[in-house]
Amino acid sequence: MTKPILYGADYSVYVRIARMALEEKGVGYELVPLDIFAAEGIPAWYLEHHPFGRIPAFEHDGFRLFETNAITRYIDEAFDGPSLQPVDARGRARMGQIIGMLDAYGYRAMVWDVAVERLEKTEPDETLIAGGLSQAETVLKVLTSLKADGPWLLGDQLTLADLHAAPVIAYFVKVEEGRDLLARFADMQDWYSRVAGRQSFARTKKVA
Ligand SMILES: N[C@@H](CCC(=O)N[C@@H](CS)C(=O)NCC(=O)O)C(=O)O
Repeated sequence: MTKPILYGADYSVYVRIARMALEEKGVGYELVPLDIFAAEGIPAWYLEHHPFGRIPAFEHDGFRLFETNAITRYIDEAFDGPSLQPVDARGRARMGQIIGMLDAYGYRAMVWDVAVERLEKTEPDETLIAGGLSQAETVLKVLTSLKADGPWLLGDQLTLADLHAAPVIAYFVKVEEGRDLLARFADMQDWYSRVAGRQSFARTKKVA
């Protein structure tokens, strides 16, 4: 099989999710740089890979995908390596629920409304940050209540749910408010230390 290609940038949370899945599976891949925030805009050719101009996009032997959740499932199912999805219906449903929740309610609040707003803006919008923190608290509460016994979100098996959550939380804890909030959820803080200790996490850190 040929090496898959991932289009994206190392600063992106979603690109990191896909890269962590590739690393956990031990799949070699090519990262084709694509900066969606470049001054010259998104190149026209890229819109054929991702009509909405987001990153990542993925390609394997001519098979193209976008949407990180679809990409990581494909990576898990098309390549050898440790399985990253539970076999039972309830485990799979729980994994899908956690991923869906992070996409719908976690990413924007934690990454954009709190972390990016605090880090990048000269005059941060405090109302936006407060709203983001409030939603982040709900996300962490729900993750705590859904987390199974064991080292990972779904118990003893590291799954795509862990790989989806880790880069979102990693961005959130770049700021003090994020670190302080996570510290109030001991189980999630322990889980985060564990997932942040994985080689897949270290190997996908943004290079300065
Ligand atoms: N639903 C998409 C979301 C991807 C996404 O939002 N990626 C961000 C980077 S982390 C992006 O491309 N943002 C550019 C923009 O919002 O214009 C997925 O699951 O892949």
